[in-house]
Amino acid sequence: MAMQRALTRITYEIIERNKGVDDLVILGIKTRGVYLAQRIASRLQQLENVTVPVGALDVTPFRDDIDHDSENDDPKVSAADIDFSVEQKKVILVDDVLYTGRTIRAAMSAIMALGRPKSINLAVLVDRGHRELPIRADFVGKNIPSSQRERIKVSVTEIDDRDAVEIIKA
Ligand code: 3GP
Ligand code: 5GP
Ligand code: MG
Repeated sequence: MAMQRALTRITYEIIERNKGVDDLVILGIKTRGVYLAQRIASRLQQLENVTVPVGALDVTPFRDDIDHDSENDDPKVSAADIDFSVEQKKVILVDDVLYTGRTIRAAMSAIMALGRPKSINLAVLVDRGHRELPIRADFVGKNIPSSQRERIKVSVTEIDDRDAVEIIKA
């Protein structure tokens, strides 16, 4: 399955980039980023036999019915469910879709408020372009050039009963 393969490749890239898995922690951005983060962690368990802590960041103002025209308000991200320290850790931030980059900027602020990580790297399943900030992903499942009016629908088995990435035409 394509999503599984992409996550496996990303996991290998994370191991290679970090020359192992020492000091890694994974933070997923709710909702679907958290499930992707958990899957990467379970692959790290299988491949390297280590348990990497997984936490969740909450992006409150986002809704499924979000209006693209009103999206320029910066998202607020809170460090919701993180029961470990990020101090001097190599943080892998995980989200399903990277778009303007504002969510990631907010997520980085939320992480910095918790402590001083050694590094932050970004993994996304889909990069749909249209960045508004100087932010890029270190690990990308798939680049899907999109028009601003399109949506990328990401489904994950854990909550959507299937794995899928679909382009929804405006
Ligand atoms: P997610 O929480 O699993 O990431 O942001 C809430 C949901 O809205 C997201 O699910 C995402 O799937 C969906 N969504 C679809 N298109 C957009 C979009 O253009 N902007 C935002 N912010 N969310 C979108
Ligand atoms: P950004 O802040 O980079 O503009 O948007 C990233 C966040 O918005 C991601 O967490 C993602 O959930 C959501 N998002 C933006 N565009 C899309 C999209 O086309 N599809 C999905 N599924 N989520 C999107
Ligand atoms: Mg998301």
